[in-house]
Amino acid sequence: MDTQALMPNFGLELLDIDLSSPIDDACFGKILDLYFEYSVLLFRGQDMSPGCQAALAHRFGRPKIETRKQFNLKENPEVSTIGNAKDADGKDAAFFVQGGFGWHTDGTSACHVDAATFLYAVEVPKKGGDTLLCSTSTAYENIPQSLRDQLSDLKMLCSFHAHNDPLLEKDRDSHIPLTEKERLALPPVWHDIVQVHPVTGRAVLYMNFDPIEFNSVSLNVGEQWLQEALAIATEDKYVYRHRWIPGDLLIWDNHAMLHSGTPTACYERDKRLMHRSFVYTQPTERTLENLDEVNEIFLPV
Ligand SMILES: O=C(O)CCC(=O)C(=O)O
Ligand SMILES: [Fe+2]
Repeated sequence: MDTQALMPNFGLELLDIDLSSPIDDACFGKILDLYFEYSVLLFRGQDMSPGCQAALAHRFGRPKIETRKQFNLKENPEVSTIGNAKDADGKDAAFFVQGGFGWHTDGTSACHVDAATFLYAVEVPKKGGDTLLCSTSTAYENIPQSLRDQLSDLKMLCSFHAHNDPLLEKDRDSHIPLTEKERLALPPVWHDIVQVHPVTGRAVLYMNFDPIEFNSVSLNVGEQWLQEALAIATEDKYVYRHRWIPGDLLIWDNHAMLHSGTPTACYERDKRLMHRSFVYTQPTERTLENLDEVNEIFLPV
């Protein structure tokens, strides 16, 4: 298998794989090993139908059905759309966060932390729309011992609604508000900040930047510690910037990476459409017992 490093200590491009043709178990096993070892895999030049992406997601683990259900594809609800694409009526055909996201970990409001994000580029703007990634184990290694000690017993309480409600408030047309039943399916979840990755055994910082509470310190103090760690984690030399080409598929390990979208204003008149999937991998730090039940609630109607 020909490969090429993306960064000195994470990220690998797999050069000779066509994901639309059958991949035998031995080859898939190798891909999975590389995924855990490198935390981010890049496959360029892929011709991935949503069905093919969904099938690959099921091979990696148990897909989660996204919570903004209007953007989940009807035939393949394991795939949802991201970007500024519009439908024939001029309505949003994809979940579009204007301004881009800040640094975050996908899925912190689900209690299962070991999750892969798949992002496949269908259409990309001529300029901008890059995605940034950095390593949470590199971050752990590089923060000072004093900060490591402060974070060692720290837990954060993450709430999907604390993150999602302000997004909706800012842009009421961006997605449909959740029903009461949908809201209740997404309770807040406690996470340790310092964790051991169950496959690689590496110490990682599991971080998100809009927690609602910390176990042992005030919100202000906890947030300040996380920001100190983030500043080190995201120093330019540690950040991989992915410049998308249609047909690129990136798969990253949310237990081992932080990521961020980039500002969207520069491609206002240009189209960006990405197909995203979110998959719980095994072995896991923590299982999500009622995943099937929760998935059912978010199936597109
Ligand atoms: O659109 C991007 O570049 C990243 C979006 C994102 O955070 C995600 O897909 O989870
Ligand atoms: Fe994300």
